[in-house]
Amino acid sequence: MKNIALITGVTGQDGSYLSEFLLEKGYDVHGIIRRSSVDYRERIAHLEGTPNFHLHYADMSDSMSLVKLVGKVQPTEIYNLAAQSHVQVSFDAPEFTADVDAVGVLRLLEAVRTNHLEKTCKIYQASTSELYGKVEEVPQNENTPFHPYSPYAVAKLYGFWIVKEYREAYNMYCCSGILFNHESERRGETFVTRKITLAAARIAQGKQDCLYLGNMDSLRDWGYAKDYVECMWLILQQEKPEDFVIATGVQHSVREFTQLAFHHAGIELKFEGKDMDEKGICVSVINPANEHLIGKTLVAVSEDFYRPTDVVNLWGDPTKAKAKLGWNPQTTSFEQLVEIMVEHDMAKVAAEDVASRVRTNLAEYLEKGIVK
Ligand code: NAP
Ligand code: G4F
Repeated sequence: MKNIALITGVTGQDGSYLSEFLLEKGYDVHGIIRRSSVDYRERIAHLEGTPNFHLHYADMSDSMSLVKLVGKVQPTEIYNLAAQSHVQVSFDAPEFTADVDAVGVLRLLEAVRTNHLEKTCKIYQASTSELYGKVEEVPQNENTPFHPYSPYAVAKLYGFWIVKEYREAYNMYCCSGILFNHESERRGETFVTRKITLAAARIAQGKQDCLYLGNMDSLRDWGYAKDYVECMWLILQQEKPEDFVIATGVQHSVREFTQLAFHHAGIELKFEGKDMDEKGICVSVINPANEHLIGKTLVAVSEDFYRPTDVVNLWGDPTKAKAKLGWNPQTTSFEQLVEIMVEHDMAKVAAEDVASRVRTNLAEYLEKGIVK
């Protein structure tokens, strides 16, 4: 039987890596896209036009679109990655977050049942370490109690339980990957890691003066997204549907991430002060052109990036995934991850500069009639 995957959230960080992974395995990959005023889908632009890659309009808030699409595609595997995935935004848009991240999961499960695909279609639900929230145990594993601590986490908790319920009530192959934070050069620019790597690149190239962050004491178990999508697939290849924690088993603070990212951008930082008064001060630079930065505050704290309730101690225990999925959580180390992201963003920022110089020159040449 041909493997046919339906990916919701195909335009996101994970959706783009998962599409590449499944296409390489010979799957027919179908992805759900939303109507947007901007048509360019940066993360999957390179896949559009690939014969086995198909995009369809639908929305997690629109049951009818999901029922029709599942019926048309007849998937053998569904990866439900679509979500309003930003924790801080979930405090500003809690109802939308609940609609997409909680009820959206139910709509998708019902779309499978409505099309009578319960016996032939396996479903992966993108669950999250945010379920542990105000953590009750460190490190966290599949048996750690949940204590969600944001509207996002509460919505995702519903998603987790409704998947479990449908597995038990209707004997469906549906399960959750409880994934800890995973990052990459494709990470959204307002998540803390990408915000830091882009700022380090911009500061090193004279395009930004200072990076403002929220809680730098916050601890995360950060992995590489490209490694994590393999687990999503492995979870659906097991004989029995089960939930898995996916994490590296190594924990770092936002401050440590920042220090290492600036190091890779050629800037050494020393942190001084506490809480709102904490500052990252430049103590040395590699590039002589950046010597003027020495002694300057390049990282500071802003209240704007603090959350009403913050999850501050995430640390996953991937023992079960290692044993049952045969997955290596250390394929890409924390140090390599930070280096990959900074290297990418140094090149991106440099290219933006070239692109903007070309635009400025072109405007000038057009004005002077040098080019027509
Ligand atoms: P992401 O980059 O923010 O991508 C989210 C995707 O969901 C985008 O394709 C987005 O489409 C789509 N989407 C949002 N609302 C939708 C709607 N109403 N209907 C259809 N599609 C919708 O997220 P990610 O980092 O790839 O994460 C993938 C999934 O894993 C999410 O469910 C996230 O909550 C979960 N997760 C992520 C992490 C992590 O560290 N990355 C950890 C644990 C769990 P547009 O492009 O149109 O906005
Ligand atoms: O990068 P973050 O925004 O990711 P967060 O909240 O951990 O959520 C991500 O990972 C979850 C898995 O645990 C996913 F479910 C979720 O979809 C998303 O992908 O923030 C990480 C930490 C937080 O404690 C935050 O308070 O960094 C802290 N932080 C400090 N300064 C900041 C900032 N976060 C952001 N976004 N921006 C800051 O300036």
